[in-house]
Amino acid sequence: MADNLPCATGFSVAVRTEPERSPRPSFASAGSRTEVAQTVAGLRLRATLLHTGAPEGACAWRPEKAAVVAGELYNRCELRSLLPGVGEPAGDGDGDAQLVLALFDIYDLHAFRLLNGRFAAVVVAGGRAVLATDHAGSVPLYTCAAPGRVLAATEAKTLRTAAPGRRLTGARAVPGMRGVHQVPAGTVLDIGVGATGCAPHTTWAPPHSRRILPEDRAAEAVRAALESAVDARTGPGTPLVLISGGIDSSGVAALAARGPGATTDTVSMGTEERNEFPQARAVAGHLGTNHTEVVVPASELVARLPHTVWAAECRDPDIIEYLLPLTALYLRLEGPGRRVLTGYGADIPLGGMHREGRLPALDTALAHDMATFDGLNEMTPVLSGIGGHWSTHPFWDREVLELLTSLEAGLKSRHGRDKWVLRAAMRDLLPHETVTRPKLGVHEGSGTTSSFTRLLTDAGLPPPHVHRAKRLVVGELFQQVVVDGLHPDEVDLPAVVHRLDRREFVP
Ligand code: AMP
Ligand code: PCX
Ligand code: MG
Repeated sequence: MADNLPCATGFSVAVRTEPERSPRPSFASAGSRTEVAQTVAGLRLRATLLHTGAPEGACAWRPEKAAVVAGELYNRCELRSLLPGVGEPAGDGDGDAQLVLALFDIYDLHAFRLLNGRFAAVVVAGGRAVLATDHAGSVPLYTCAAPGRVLAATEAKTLRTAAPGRRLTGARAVPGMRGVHQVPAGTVLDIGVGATGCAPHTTWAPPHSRRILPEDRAAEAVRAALESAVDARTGPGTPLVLISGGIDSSGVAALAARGPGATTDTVSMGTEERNEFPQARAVAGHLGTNHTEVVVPASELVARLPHTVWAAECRDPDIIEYLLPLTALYLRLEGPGRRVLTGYGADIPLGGMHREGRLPALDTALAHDMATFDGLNEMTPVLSGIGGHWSTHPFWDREVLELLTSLEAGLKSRHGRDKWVLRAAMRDLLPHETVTRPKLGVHEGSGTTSSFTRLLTDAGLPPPHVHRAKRLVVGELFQQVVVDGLHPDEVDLPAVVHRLDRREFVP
């Protein structure tokens, strides 16, 4: 396995009452593929696993029950304590799929309420296909079901050519793909394979209440939760942290680098037009990480728009703008697949993108963001997967996210600083300047927003209509690379821009 990546980073699974061949799945994520097939309690189960070398731990088979897992769990020790034979060392047979199956024996589908992880899973048992996402839906999971067959995959495009499925209660229809649904975040869909009755169960929801804590206790709790989240995500290899020089990503890098003898790599990207290299360099120098800078020409950045939509399977132009510089960076990272940590997502529960200090507005914004993240796929591993890497985001660890979301707004905006509680939690590990500096978003600091805007204004789009035009461009790219199955290298982006109906944009 390359640099301790998960056993599988994606899958396509078919569960059928009758044997039938499945079409060859198409993934944006890179990696080797292993096909497995088995009869489980009278159902035919076929899976294609996407992996970097050791897929065995991604499947657990028994004659009457099976589990397929893409991704990884972060609270394995806790989970193992629930099983008989606790304390025995973990052997080769102890992949996350084995653990999920053992927990399923005890708790049935409620096992998924126990997991803190970054995963998508399918369990086949007793005539049912049980499809599960993690609390954040951070590994997207799609399904298409008809009587006698349930298909599930971590990329929607894989189900593009499936015969249309029926409507499923509790799942989100994918626009343009008849019968293809996305399993919501923190959800288990319990589907009867023979009849396709579908029962959704919510396994996680963001907290709506707020906790009151003294400043020091809040900062200590944030520090402790983040330390565990970073430790659970690093493992024995040298982690690579994407840093911008802001408090979120620098905090992650500082925690990854804190152990004696720990080696950590960091990388920052920028364009020839804009970068935050000096700020990131200051952090890397302070922490003693092996740091590199990647300059992506603005023209190359914009040319990665189709790849970003292909990987994220997202139609939201703002999200695509945040993900575009990261996608361009992942595609530039050379060598074998890396385990990559980022600070992505910190700004959602901390209200970091909300630059107005008033507390009601801050809580309104973050309640809105926590209610609307699902389905945007902004944390999908496919973004790094197209470069052969595995990304993971400690701020969206289940425990960290729950804590940050629930802290009262005054701990997030305090003493004239945004994200105050995080800054307080990290202040002994980072330069004072990093702890106190307000920062632009990745889309701004890298010149991504301005480059995408220029693509449109250079083509004659009036500036007041640029945002709507971006939405149309991203929608058309989704159609081409997800619904129609085009490879992003085949997309003619200038033609997509040129074909926008100018009559819609009369000033
Ligand atoms: P942001 O919250 O806007 O800083 O971006 C989200 C995450 O993307 C950060 O926490 C970093 O991990 C990563 N990131 C942002 N900007 C850069 C950059 N210039 N180079 C590398 N990674 C970045
Ligand atoms: N981010 C944010 C997340 C972007 C907002 N997403 C949402 N509301 N669902 C973060 O890292 O927390 C930036 C650039 O800031 C991306
Ligand atoms: Mg941030």
